[in-house]
Amino acid sequence: MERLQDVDPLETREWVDALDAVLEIEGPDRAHFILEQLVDKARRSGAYLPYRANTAYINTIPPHLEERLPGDAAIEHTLRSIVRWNAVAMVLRGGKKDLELGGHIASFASAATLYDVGFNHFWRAPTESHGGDLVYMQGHSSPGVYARAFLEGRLTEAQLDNFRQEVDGKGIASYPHPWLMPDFWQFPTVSMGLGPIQAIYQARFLRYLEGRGLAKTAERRVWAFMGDGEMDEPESMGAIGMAAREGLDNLVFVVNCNLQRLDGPVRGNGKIIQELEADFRGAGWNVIKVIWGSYWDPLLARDNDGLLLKRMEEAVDGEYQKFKSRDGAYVREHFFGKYPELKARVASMSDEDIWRLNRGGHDPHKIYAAYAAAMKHEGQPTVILAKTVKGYGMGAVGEGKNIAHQQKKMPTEAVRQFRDRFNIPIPDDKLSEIPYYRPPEGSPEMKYLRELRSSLGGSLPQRRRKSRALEAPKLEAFKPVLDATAEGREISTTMAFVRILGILLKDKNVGRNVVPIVPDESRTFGMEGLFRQLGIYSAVGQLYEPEDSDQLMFYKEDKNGQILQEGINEPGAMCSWMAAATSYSNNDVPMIPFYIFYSMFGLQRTGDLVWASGDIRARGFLLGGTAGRTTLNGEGLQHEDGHSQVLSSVIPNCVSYDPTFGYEVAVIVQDGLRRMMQEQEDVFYYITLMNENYPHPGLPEGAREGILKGMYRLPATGRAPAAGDKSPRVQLLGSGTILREVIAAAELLKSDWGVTADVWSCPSFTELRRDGMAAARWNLLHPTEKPRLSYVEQCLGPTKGPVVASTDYIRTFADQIREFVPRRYKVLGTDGFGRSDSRDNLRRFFEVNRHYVAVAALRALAEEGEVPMAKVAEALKKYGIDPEKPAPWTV
Ligand SMILES: Cc1ncc(C[n+]2csc(CCOP(=O)(O)OP(=O)(O)O)c2C)c(N)n1
Ligand SMILES: [Mg+2]
Repeated sequence: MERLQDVDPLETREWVDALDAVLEIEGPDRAHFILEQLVDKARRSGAYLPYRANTAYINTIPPHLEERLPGDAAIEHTLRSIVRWNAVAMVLRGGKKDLELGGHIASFASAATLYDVGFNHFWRAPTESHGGDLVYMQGHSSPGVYARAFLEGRLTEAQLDNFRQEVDGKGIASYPHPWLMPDFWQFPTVSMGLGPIQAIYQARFLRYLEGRGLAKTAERRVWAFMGDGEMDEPESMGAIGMAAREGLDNLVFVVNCNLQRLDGPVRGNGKIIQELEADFRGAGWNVIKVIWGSYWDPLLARDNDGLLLKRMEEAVDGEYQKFKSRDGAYVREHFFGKYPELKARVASMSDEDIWRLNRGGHDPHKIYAAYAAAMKHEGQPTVILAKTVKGYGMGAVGEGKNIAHQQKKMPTEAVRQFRDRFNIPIPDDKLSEIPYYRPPEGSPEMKYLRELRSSLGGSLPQRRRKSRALEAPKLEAFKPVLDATAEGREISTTMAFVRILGILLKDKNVGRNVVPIVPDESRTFGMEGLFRQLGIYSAVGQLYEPEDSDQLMFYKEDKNGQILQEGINEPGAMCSWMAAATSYSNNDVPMIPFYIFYSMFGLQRTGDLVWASGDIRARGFLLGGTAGRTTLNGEGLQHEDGHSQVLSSVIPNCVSYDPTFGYEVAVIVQDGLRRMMQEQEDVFYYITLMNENYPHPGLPEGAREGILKGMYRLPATGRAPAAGDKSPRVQLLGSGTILREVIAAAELLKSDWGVTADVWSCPSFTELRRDGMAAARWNLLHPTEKPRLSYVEQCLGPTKGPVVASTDYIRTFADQIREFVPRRYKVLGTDGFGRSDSRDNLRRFFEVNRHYVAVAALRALAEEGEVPMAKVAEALKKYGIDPEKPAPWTV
């Protein structure tokens, strides 16, 4: 528009008047139609009309179309002021303890009204007739949420006083953490960006449940609160296109545009609201801007020449921030004062009046109108861009100041001003204590508060810990995978898993609850057979005849499809998994998600979401497919995963396995179902699956317990040393595909060197370590009692000879159990960058193959004096190993 000048104002006037008439007589839809016709006509004639994603820098909803806030605005103001006070009090009181606890004041101060209007009028708690709305609250606004819970009598003063002192179980959590407050918080949001993307997939998952007839979710809404600075995280906006494509009108984003992040302005030189408007409009969202509060309405109504709007549009956020960090006189001089005519318009207003010109995000009426419009909007998700002031009410110590975010101390004088500004009945002589305030029970305020919440179904947030249990199938149900593969048949653990999934999907108790999730890799894992069988979920079904419709396994999209096909989008798929994995809590409908991905693009790519999955108490299965640094051989450095098992091991409630045989996978999945779905334990599973084909033995008798605990001796090799047996002996450990190299090494040791080896399959070094830690800790704390033995010691204690482990993961993985191995322990692993080659070459390169295992075993025996060192040199030579080969992690 900047390059366009009004060369004929009279003609312009005529067109505008004509439009006014259409608007008045025939309404906005007709006006919209005519404008689109005109634009289309101009474009077809060849005129260049660049797309403009922005609307004017004013509220989207004009005052005359605002839905009016019901209820008593004055009481709501009082209640909101009290919430503000208590939120500040809990942080300041915590700050006095000198425990270096931290806490935030400025963020909630800017967001208080945005939350308040939602709590008072919109967000429904779960009841018999309504499943409840799901609200993702901004993490560091938690003091405000606690302050409201305190007012409602859900938290005590003592709990507020223990904010951020969680260790002794009396305090309340710094941020929303379901792990730490499982009856209260539903969604971990404080790692910025994870809230918005989770909310999008949550809204879509509600649709999925409805589409499949598993729950009634049509009335439920997902609300997500986020900071304007947070919008720079790729996760915040990365999935907004999906929300629009799916027409998620059950989703509302509220972006608190206080123009500041932690260090300073979000867009000092621009306008974050306009930038976000363009992004969201372009993506197909309904955008509602709430920029100016009601005090601006008369000024805007009189802005016939557009000068005020011009000034509003040209000022950048850095200026807007500064205006609110100063005072009315400053705003008069520097905002209005830029144009004498504009300054004249506010001449009759006092500096206080000018200061009172409020921002939309602090005006409950404007916010109510925006929320009401969002609730009614159909066919699109809505984003509300609300302009606020960071540190609102903090005055000189923080309001609009760059240091606001981390301001957690206020001198008594600032506290006094805050009290006066919000009219809190705390006497002067009590001010230094910063006492909490709750109006007496039975007061009009308390009655009002309780009535509002009870009409919305009860308090929020609240979290359901358990839902109905699902009965896990018995292990025998998986017989086809428990038995040895037929003579001459070779399969991979991925194929074994797909068979297990097929069995589960047919199970009458749990089949319908299974949610297979894939990020465009079904064919990689041989799962394309499921497309036809289950259908791929699509809100609109299938509007086209698929190219392969004449095939048995055609690409079938369906309104009640069971598969979630997320495209090349691991974070989105992870969020779908989280939504399904917490459906027991959010929807009272337990679901069993199986999300199968390229293992390298799982824990490494989306690790923060996986961490949040632990926090959120997710229950489900993550399958890292084509795993193993040397097993996924032809792909190379960015694909070949040798550390996801280490990454998963750091999540306390993630149970990880690296199985070798189909029966191990079956035992693990069956027990996972039992623990998560039947016993409702808050754990989730990470299982690596490989694409190497080989024959599989059947489930050895008595092996089940050892598989689950993490190690068991392979029966063909397992013999206790006979009395008087003096021959050298070693214990060989392995997992995943490399266990087969270990088995081969045992044969080499026997045939080439006369050494006997017991071979142990170790499906979980991580579970072994946890068991060992528990034993060691118990022993530390019970010095005078009989020491407990770790499971590793129980297994290896009665055996003979040094211990050698080899896996397809970095050494850290098998090294986890070193403390519990009762004898000499040597570990091989795939430290270094992967590369493309044959499996044999890669296993030689990374020094984890049968030859290296044999050499390491001989070396260990030599160190024990069981064989001469010369034997090791001989073995190196025999197996063609170049001792001067560079270390694999250096090249
Ligand atoms: C992924 C991540 N990075 C950094 C932080 C640290 N952090 C917490 S709040 C914050 C600033 C938030 O600014 P904004 O999103 O604008 O929210 P406001 O407090 O202004 O409402 C930062 C950097 C975090 N919590 N998560
Ligand atoms: Mg901000």
